Amino acid sequence: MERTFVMIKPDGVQRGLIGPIISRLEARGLRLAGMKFMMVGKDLAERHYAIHKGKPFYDGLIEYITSGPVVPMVWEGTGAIDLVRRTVGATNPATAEPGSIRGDFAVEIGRNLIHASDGPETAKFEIGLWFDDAELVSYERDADRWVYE
Ligand code: D4T
Repeated sequence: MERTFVMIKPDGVQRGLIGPIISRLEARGLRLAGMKFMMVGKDLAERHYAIHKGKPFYDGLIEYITSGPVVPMVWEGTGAIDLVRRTVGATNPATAEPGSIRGDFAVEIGRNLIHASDGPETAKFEIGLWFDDAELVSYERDADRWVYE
């Protein structure tokens, strides 16, 4: 089982898409390991997006992510990092495949609804940044044997 960090961004919350987005991940067979509902402070936003500091879209990105509540989550499953990235779709919703979350619900890159870790190192860093170990839950679901061999 691999864990990945996922966050519904302020536009997802404001547009009433928390439920539909979580439903996609649940229906895929992934298992929720942690979830919060919170405002993001500037400090946390800057640490999360440190890799983009200095890029033209950076200031707008920080403003956007701190503009309203978000839903940070940890999801787990076999190959969860790639699986979630594919379920979420391309960074720019304009080119995201229909059937993906961004391809079905979003239009522009600066309002792309959801974040998902893009690799094992990023996932480890981001899970540690947003969650304490004690906030993550390990458990079994009866349905897991119908999802995983
Ligand atoms: P996040 O990190 O939000 O899940 O998006 P991605 O992982 O899919 O994409 P990213 O790190 O390359 O970009 C982070 C964030 O910045 C916004 N962005 C990006 C933007 O507004 N303009 C741009 O030109 C780029 C490249 C969208 C996502």
